[in-house]
This record gives sequence, structure tokens and C-alpha cells, in this order.
Amino acid sequence: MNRRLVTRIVLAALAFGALAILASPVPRAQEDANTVEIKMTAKKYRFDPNEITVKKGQHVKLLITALDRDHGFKLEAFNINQKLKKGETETIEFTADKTGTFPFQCSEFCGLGHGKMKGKLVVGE
Ligand SMILES: [Cu+2]
Repeated sequence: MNRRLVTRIVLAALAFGALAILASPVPRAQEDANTVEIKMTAKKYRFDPNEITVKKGQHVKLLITALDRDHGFKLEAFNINQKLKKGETETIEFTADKTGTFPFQCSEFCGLGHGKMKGKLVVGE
């Protein structure tokens, strides 16, 4: 083997190694440890669960599925107003960066009980 060939093989191996590193999933342990994932359903006229408790600083991931028709999820304190399409699961993410009790409600008129379709988010220390 001549020197040039050896150099090429070494470079190819390095490139392959770099690619393997780039292609491997980036560890997100820090984010994952601080992320709380909550599955919810929405149907006339109720969110289930309708009370969510998290800790301040947590990254909240709500997976909400509207079961019977379109609904909406409005959490004003965190500037969230997401339409929920029937049969689809929407992912809503935010960081609970303040403590308190914050109401949420359906934001898509869904019938006579629409005004009562609400719940609350409790962010504790
Ligand atoms: Cu509604």
C-alpha cells in the first residue's frame, strides 16, 4: 500500500465516524427529565383530565384528542389557543414559568354546554 492510499482510507474512516456521530440521536436527557407529558381528551362538554398539576419550570407537553367533534383549547395565561380537530391529537407545548392556578377552556363553540367546558392548570413550586 502506498502512502496516498493509506491516507485516503484513514480519511474515509474518519468521515464515516463523523457521519455516524452526526446521525446518532442527540441526547436530550436534560429536556426529557424536565418534560411532563399529559394526555387529554376533549368531548362535549369536558376535558379529561380537567385539572392538570405541574411544577414551575417544567416543560409541559399536552397531547389533546378531540373525540366527538372539533373543539379548542385556550390557556390564556400562556398565550395558547389551539384548535382541536375531531379525531386528531394536537400537541401543545409550553414552559410553566410561573406559579398559580390558570383556567383553560374550549375555544370553539361546540354546543349548549360549551361555556362550561373548562378546567384549570395548577403550577406549583
Ligand atoms: Cu366548545
